[in-house]
Amino acid sequence: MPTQATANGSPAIHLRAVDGYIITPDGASIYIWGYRDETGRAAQLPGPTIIVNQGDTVTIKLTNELPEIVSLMFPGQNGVFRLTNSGAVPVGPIYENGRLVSLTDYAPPRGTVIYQFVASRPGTYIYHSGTEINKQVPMGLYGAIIVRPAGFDPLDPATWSAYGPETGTEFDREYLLVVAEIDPVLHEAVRLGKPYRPGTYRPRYWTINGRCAPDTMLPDRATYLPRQPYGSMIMAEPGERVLIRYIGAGCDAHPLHPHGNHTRVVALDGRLLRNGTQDLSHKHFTVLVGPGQTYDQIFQWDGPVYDPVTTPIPTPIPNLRNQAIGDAGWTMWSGSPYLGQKGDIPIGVTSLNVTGEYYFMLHSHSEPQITNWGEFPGGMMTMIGIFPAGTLGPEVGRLQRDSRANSTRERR
Ligand SMILES: [Cu+2]
Repeated sequence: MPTQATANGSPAIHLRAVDGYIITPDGASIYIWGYRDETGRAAQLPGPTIIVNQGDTVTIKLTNELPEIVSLMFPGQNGVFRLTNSGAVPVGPIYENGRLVSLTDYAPPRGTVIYQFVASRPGTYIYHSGTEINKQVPMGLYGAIIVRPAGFDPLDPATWSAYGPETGTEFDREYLLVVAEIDPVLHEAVRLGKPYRPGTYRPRYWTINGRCAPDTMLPDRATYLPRQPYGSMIMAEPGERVLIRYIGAGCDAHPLHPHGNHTRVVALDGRLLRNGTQDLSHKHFTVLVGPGQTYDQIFQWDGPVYDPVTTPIPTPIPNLRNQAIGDAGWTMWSGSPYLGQKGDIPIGVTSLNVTGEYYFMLHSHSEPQITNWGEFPGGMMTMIGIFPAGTLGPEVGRLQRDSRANSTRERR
C-alpha cells in the first residue's frame, strides 16, 4: 500500500515492524527487529528518520509482522491518539488479565494500529516500541523524529535552525547520531525462538546509527550496508555552525565527545535550554547520553588556520617518522599539517586524504564501547572532518526527509 496523505495534507507515514540482519565490521551478521518503510522487506537500523514540520498533524500507521505484540511510543510529543473506526482515543498503558502488557496501544501480530499526534514543538525526539521495551528496543525497534521549527525552509539556509529564529540554534550543516548497543547472544536467542533474558544483557557491539566503526564513516545508503542506511561522518568547513543531534536509544548511557572543539549543548530532550531571555546553553567536553535522551549541540571548529608562508605553525613540526601515522589504509593524513595542503606520506601508507582536510575523532569515552567484540578500534566512534573553505558541496550535512517514509509532503 503506498503512503497516503491525510485529508489535511499532513504527513502520513507507514512503518512496519519486521526482522532482518545487520552487518558488523568484524564480519558478524546479527539478527534484529526493526522498523521499515514501504520499500523493503527487512528491518533497518535505526528505523526511518521521520522529519515533519512544527504544527503538522502526524499520522503513523504501524503494521506488525513480528510474532508478538509491538507498538510505538513518541516521548516528548503531547497528546498521542489512536485512530479507530469510531474516532480518536488517547493512547495509554494496556493491561490484560491484570497484567501490564504494553506501555501504549499496540498492534497484534499481523495487525495494525494507527497513531496520531500534533508535532507542536520543534526539536529532536526518539520513537521506539512501548512494548517489552527492555527487549524490543535493544532488538532495534527505535528511530528518530525531527520536528522543524515554524518557518524552516529546506531550500533557504537563512531559515535553518533547530528551534527557530533567535534561539542560538542556527546551523550551516546538521548531523543525527543515534547511539545504542547490542548483545548478539540475546539477539541470537530471539532468532532461535528462545527467551530474551535482560538480566544477562552484556553488549559486545556499540553503534552509531546502527553501524559500528569504521562503518560509521561510510556514506549514507552505502550499498554494502543495505539495512544500515545512515552514516555518521561529520564534515564541515572552518567556522561553520554544525548542529549535532544525539539520541540515546540503548539501555546504557554513552559519554560522547568530539575532539577539536567542545560542543555547545543548546537543547535537551527536545527542549531549548533557555529561560525567558536567559541563555542556559553550555559548552561540554563530554555529553553523557542516557537511554531515551536527546541532545542538540552546536559544534564550531574555530582553530587557527595556519599558512606555511604567511602564518607558519609557531612550533617545530616533527619530522615525518615522528608524526602519528597509523596502519596502512587507516591514516587520514595529507602529508602536511596545514589545512588544505598536501605533502609526502610515508612509504607503505596507502591513504591520502583528498583536500588536505583535518580529522578529529568523535567517540564514546567509555573505552570498551569503541571496540567490536573486544577488538579496537571499532564501536561507537566516528570522525569529524574539517575541510578547507569552499571544498564541501551544499549537499553535505543535509538531513533529508526520508522520501520513502515521508513521501507526501516534501516541500518544493
Ligand atoms: Cu577522545
